[in-house]
Amino acid sequence: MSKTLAEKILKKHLVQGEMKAGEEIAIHIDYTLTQDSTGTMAYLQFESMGVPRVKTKKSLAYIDHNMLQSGFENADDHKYIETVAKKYGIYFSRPGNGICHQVNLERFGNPGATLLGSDSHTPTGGGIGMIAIGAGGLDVAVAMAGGAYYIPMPRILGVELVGKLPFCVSAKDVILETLRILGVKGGVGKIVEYFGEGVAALSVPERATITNMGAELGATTSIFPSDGVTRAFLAAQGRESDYQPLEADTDAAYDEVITINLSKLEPMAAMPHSPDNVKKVRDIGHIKVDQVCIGSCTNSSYLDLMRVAAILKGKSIADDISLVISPGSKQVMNMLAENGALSDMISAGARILECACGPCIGMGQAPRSNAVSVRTFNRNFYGRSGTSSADVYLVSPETAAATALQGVLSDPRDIGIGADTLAIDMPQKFMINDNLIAPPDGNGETEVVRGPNIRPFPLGKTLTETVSGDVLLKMDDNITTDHIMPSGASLLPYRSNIPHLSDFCLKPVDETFPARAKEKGGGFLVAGHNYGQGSSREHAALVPLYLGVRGVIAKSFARIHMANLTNSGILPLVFTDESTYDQIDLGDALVIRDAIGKVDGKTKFTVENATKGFEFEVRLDVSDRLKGVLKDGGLLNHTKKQGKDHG
Ligand code: MIC
Ligand code: SF4
Repeated sequence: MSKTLAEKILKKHLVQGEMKAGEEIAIHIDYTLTQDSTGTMAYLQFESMGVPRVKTKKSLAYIDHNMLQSGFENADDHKYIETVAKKYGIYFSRPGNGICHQVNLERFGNPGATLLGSDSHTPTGGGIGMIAIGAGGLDVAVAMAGGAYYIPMPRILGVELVGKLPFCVSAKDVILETLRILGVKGGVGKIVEYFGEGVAALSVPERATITNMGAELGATTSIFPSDGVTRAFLAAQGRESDYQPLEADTDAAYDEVITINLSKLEPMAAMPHSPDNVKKVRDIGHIKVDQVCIGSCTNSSYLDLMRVAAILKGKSIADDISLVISPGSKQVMNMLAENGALSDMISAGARILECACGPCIGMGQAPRSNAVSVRTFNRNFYGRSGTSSADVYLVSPETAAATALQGVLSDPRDIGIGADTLAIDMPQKFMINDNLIAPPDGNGETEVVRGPNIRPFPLGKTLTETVSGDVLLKMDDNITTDHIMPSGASLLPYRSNIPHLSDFCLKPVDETFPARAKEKGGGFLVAGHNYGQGSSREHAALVPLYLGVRGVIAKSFARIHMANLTNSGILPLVFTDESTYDQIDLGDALVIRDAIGKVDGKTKFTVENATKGFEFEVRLDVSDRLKGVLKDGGLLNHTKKQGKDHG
């Protein structure tokens, strides 16, 4: 039977289950990656599994998020990850080597392979033809230990690309257009697979920009074919032997198809505070801008930054604007330094940051109060920049550079860029120097160093007969993990310190939440649609667990967050009738009697609202395997128990 590309790769890696949309499948994972803000937790969990060495083809530990060392905490985390990596057979990408997804694409991306990463933008690897999925740290730890990764078989959404991108319009505009069409929930339960004659004109990093922001569609992952362009990219990275041609069968049946005509696209921007709030730059108009940030795992490749440098060359940024540029990797930065492009950026007035996530995760460069910040990043969620009153717009590198020169949001087609300025070729040979990638030791004898910032993580408790508690918070639609567990320069240093983080949980929604949760000793959370969208951080589940949250009842969940809740032993329940949401208020006492029987039984069961005296129905949409996980109080307990039961 003819297949889509995603189906072909999944089939090759299938360990268990039937590839029918919605049914749980288990796949074998070839590669894993972690970054430092989720990695400490993932490695603590991996260590607790007692496996002496990772069992993947290759596992990578990157340091790219927690790069401000304003105290010992981040440095402690780095040392822990460095030593744990060395001991357990993991390659360690040292601070300064670059953003995990960019470096992974350059140095390790492998068409046809599977990659599981503890970061929601892991699908960047889809640009080189991988099935690359973002997950919680615990799922990544299980994969490192040789376990399969379980997901509901996604539906395959085909995006047919026709035509060719016009001058000054780039890959970012393609994904912004896709977000405009599909919205931040449009990809939930789906793999987005790109195909069509428009693919061939896109370079690998451009494809990766598009698959990267598939995360913002809520998609399981996104993927491009592996073709001559992929081969040339791999060859230029000195890895041509990793190439294999891959594409969908010509008559492959997609579950749905949309077509995007690249020739018709224009520069776009996602307006505050959501990546799908997209309009044409010209239609938004010349709003005054205070800050421009160029970089992040979405747009910091060699090609992106060469175009930026070409636009800035010989010019000066506007008087009252701050332009910061963070190259995606040491390779990119090094090449820009050698060919003079870095100098063009500096002369124009850019502030050059190190190769890391930086402002994208609120690690510095918070804008001033009420500022407008224009960024090439992938998320503009409320408060993520570090300044709640700031308005963040997401744009292409070309639009960002034009805006930095003009001081107002500007369509790059309107500022007189010469026709050949942006004609930049992909290099025949990238500068290859892996001196910041430390290989593991040969014997597993490295001593793991644990500074005082490394604290134990909370474990769930076995499910009890009765689960009860008050509604601790009632929330709207599209609550992000940045609401649930904020990041930024003051909190990222505590990613391995759950007790510290617990005082900040859900504060952007309600300042009084942590104190209330502690006073009540736990309870329930109630939410609207798409609860937990955004990051893969399992802290958004582990911290509520620490605060005693037993269940979240929502209109719908984002995929990774729902998995993280389940892995932590917190019940992710969905209202069968959305109007019930309106009948529940903060402080209502909720009771689930015979919880074990109910979790075991049918998908739907009732919860009592003891305060208001009515019962309502919820759905527990998880596989039998995950019911076991919930009953045992989370995946780690479950895995240990199974080990005992079978041993
Ligand atoms: C993000 O972009 O939000 C992050 C920071 O990369 C996260 C991971 C994290 O929360 O540490 C992600 O996308 O998964
Ligand atoms: Fe880093 Fe931002 Fe990419 Fe997350 S989205 S990995 S914080 S650059």
